[in-house]
Amino acid sequence: MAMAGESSNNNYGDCDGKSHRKVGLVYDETMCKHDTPNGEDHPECPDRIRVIWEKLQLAGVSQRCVVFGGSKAEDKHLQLVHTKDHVSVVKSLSTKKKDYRRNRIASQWNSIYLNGSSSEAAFLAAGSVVELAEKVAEGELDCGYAIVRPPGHHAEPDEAMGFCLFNNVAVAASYLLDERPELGVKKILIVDWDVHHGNGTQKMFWKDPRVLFFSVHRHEHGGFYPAGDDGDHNMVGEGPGEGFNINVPWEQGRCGDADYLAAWDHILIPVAKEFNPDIILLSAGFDAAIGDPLGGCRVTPYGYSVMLKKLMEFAQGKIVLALEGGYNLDSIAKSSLACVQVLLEDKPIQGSSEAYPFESTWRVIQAVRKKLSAYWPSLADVLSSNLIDQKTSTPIIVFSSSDSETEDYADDILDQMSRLNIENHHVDTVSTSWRRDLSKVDVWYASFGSNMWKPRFLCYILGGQVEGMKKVCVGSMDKTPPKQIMWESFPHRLFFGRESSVTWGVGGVAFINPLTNLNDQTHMCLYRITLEQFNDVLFQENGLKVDSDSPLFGLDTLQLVEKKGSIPLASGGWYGNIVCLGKECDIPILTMTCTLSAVEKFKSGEIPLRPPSEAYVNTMVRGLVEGGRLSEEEAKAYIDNAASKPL
Ligand code: X5A
Ligand code: ZN
Repeated sequence: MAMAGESSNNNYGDCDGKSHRKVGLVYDETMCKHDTPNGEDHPECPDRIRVIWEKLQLAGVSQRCVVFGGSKAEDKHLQLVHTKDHVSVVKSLSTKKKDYRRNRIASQWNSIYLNGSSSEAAFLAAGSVVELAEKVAEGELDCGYAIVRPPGHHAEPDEAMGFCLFNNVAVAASYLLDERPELGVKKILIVDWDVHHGNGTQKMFWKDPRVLFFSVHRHEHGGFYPAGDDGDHNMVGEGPGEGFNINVPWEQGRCGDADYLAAWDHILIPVAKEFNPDIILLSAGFDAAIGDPLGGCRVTPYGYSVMLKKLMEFAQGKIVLALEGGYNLDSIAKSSLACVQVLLEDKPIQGSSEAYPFESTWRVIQAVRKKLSAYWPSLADVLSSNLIDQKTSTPIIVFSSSDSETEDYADDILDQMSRLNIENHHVDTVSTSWRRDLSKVDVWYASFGSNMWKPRFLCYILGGQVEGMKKVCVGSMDKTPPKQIMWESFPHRLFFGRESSVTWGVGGVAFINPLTNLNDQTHMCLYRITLEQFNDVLFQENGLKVDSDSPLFGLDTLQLVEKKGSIPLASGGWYGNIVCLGKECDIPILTMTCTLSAVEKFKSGEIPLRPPSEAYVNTMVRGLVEGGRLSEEEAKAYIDNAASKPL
């Protein structure tokens, strides 16, 4: 199984930037007609799917997808997971002339409103997910996103619930398994990242080992909607389905990228590897998004895109997203766009999240792993204390109610949102001409130390510092994030040396021997940046100011290094030697390390070899793990090995 970034090629399509994935989108304005009977405001409003669609159009991505209007689900397909009764009750809603009749039906369900168009929308929502899943399973499309409403995951076999009439995703899963055996879909992974528990889906596949249902949700020990024990982590399925139901129940609100990605890395991804699904259906609610009025969590578009990217490594990328909840129009539009861009594989995932998971997150993850390890051996290892020590302690909430909790930390959210603005902001300066020239040339900067962790590298571009750093970076003049990121290994020896550094305190920092040695392999994270930015990184790495009148490494030296392999710079800093490691997409791969003469001094002991500090190791491990390059254990062993072998 190839994890994100494992291939030697880049992860985001070809070098020309063009995508070759066929991505399907379903959007049908008819689904906007489902609304409250008297025009009352409701979070599950028609504009939800409109704003998503408009965002995709404005961004120019819907034009690159295959777009379908909705199609209505057939009764017999709905009846694969719903009772005959439920299907006919929903169907009958459209024939009711008077609102009060529908209101009576609605009032018998939990959190449901109905109007004259609700039935049609419900049939369209379910049918659209079926159609899209069918096309992906057939191979006509690679993947897709059904922008549907009403949502589905709360709908149970015999009742509507939580704004959901039919369980769209469950209908599609059953359709593939039961109605289309010739397509060869035998195992389906359903991932539900809506902030609420997917109680309906859980019930429908409770005893079914063909469907692995994974739901991560705000639970608060049963206090959060849909309240009760259904979303508890002890609910693992029954009979042949035992072990095929996984709940990750957050104990608190405010969970963000770090929490979700920890659940991915330490639960979902290892289990998905073992389960090896034929297709993935994603109950893609965006109500765990930052700014959502109901969810109170803080997942960013970047977080969603990383979660999705990690899932695309399975089932040959066959994945179907179906919209569930999500009630902040701006958040759901941005999150949806980020996801479709990942489906299209048209550009690197940009952004960063710098926080750690909550203490309670590690507690939940450990409990889930323990409970499920009976069924999934990959969950059996105990998480290292090194890992779970990386945590954010739970903030004290002064006042909160589940639905308006967002207000008391609105400033915090705004702050996060502006920090996580993933739009490029090129800072124009009265730059000397060298900047203009070098800004037109791209290079790959190959990092092998702490810079392998993207948030840490971004400090050199955007400015700032991450956990463990004792110094703030000023950043580059041009703050455009890297255009592409990929991983590769090179036959150079990695080692750690020097007593201490300004940024990391006591302990060595990473170097590679500029000479190749085919017995050595060093993992490197390659960032595609401009030669101008590369110079600003060089300045910062070598303790120099970025507003220099001349570059450390210009076009002439670039030509030379491609010929010679490595060039020591005049700067004389620790990383004053530029090594050309080759080319990718016709762009030179450059790294910075010590000089050959410094290597000799390391060997003689004149400059000390030193293992890196814990903070430095952690940063490298995060880079290798989050980049999908190594598992945590492998990353630690890799660093340990490099730090202990004699030069
Ligand atoms: C699909 C979804 C939420 C229902 C909340 C009811 N439903 N208070 O997000
Ligand atoms: Zn929800």
